Amino acid sequence: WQEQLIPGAVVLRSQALMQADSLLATVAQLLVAAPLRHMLTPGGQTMSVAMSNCGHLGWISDRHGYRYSAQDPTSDQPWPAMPPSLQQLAAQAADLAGFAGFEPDACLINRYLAGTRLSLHQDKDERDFTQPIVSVSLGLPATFLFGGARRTDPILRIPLSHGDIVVWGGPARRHYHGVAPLKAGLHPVLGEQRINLTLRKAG
Ligand code: MD5
Ligand code: FE
Repeated sequence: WQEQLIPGAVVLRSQALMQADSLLATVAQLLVAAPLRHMLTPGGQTMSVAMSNCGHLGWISDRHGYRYSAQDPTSDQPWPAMPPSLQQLAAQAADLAGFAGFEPDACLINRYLAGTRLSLHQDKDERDFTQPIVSVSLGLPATFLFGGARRTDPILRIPLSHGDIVVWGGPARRHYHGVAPLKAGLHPVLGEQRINLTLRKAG
């Protein structure tokens, strides 16, 4: 089933559940080619989320800023290709939420352990804000923080579990958001982690 938070922001509960095991096997392979790493913020802080990417473009952060790059800065090699199964899952979710023809070229892989958080921010490094963002939650449950168009707007706390997919399009695309510190736990498939796959059309 699905619920709309605001126009364009649609939670598709358990939408990835059937494919979760094969998705995670695929992600494990991707992470051999492009291992998870803690990037530096432009301010010099180490991010608590560990990240990697697949697809033509990958999101990176370093002292010079946030941007998309076709190369993994750790290896200077292209990011691993986006698996067709992942691209199809994202396109199907976007379609269910009312965004036909979504063709992601970037998938950010975010790994959360107990205590890992993602502070309130907007996603604004992409070229076309009319394109939605599709996010797939796997492993330990998290509390997603969904704010408004301004940093000071009230924040809705949304629980996200293994297999949930959220499509962030329309006005929600520019909303402030984050993830509350992950609660320790043991997920039957992923153990002590949460993995979030964030699919975007960046270029
Ligand atoms: C996560 N990742 O759970 C989230 C999922 C990121 C990030 O935020 O930037 O890597 S994507 C959530 C998202 C994207 C775009 C808009 C909104 C939420 N929103 O309006 O709330 O690791
Ligand atoms: Fe974000």
